[in-house]
Amino acid sequence: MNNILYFDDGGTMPQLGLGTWKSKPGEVYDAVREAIRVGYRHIDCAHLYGNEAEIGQALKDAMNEEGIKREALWITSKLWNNAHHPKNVKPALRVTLENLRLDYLDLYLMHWPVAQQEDSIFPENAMDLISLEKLPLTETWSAMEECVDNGLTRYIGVSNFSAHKLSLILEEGRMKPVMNQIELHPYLQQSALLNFCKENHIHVTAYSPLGSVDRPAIMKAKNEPLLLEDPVIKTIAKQHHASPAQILIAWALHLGVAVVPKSVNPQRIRQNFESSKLVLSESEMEEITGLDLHRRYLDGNIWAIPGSGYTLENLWDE
Ligand code: 1BO
Repeated sequence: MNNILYFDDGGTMPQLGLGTWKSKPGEVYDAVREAIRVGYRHIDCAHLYGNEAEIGQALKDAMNEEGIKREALWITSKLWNNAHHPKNVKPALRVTLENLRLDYLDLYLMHWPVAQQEDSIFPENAMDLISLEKLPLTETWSAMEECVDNGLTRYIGVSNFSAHKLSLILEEGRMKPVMNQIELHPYLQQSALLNFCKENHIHVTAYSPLGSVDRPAIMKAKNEPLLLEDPVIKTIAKQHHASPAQILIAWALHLGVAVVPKSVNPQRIRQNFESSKLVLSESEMEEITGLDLHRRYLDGNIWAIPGSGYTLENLWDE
């Protein structure tokens, strides 16, 4: 395994990246510097995370002080839901580039298949959401295509898209999405969606690969199963003298998807990176396959506001 993903045009992307959702300003600078020092070259960002300016400073300092070339880095960011209107897409990407202190991104993703009013960060009521009939995903996508034309990003993709929504883009878009970033871990293995993506040469990035234990309480259910405490994962970890987190990351790498574990702890940043050295046997992979619960930690219920037209059923198309 060389831990590289290949695109149809010959471009490549490092499979393992540093996630930055919930990495607080004041912490994320050191996390990114440490990650680059230990060998990460892929950093996963988003405007929503509110920390792109600090990440930008870390990238700039790493490039200046460690002689890392821009071309050696893979930087992903994401368009937030309140900038889906075509007139807002390029300006939103420009803000991200300014914050990240970059001339271009490697990958720009539509963060959710959900459109919100410009002044809404998270919807508080149905009026904050705009239905996809009024503002279709394909219109947002066309504006993202223009960002590639203008050299602001090398590739474009989506996040949290079902096979149905990917098909809409594949049918109507001029460019195809090269990536679908989705929640993916042993409790949510998404094999049908993975197969669809494979058939259509769309790569997948696994977010929340460790079960996102540190996400906001409002997004948590009571008594949810904890992936890092799973007895099968813990047993396999023991056999490899590894941590459960390392096994979860190695599992994703063996599946052939990109994976973006978040950490701001220097030791864990290093340990997570070293997961790429772990080789899981076929029987260990099979044991982990047996753990699927179709359990979403991020179930999307924040968008399913009655009267908005968004429901959990039409969000996930299942
Ligand atoms: C609303 C959650 C975003 C994670 O990428």
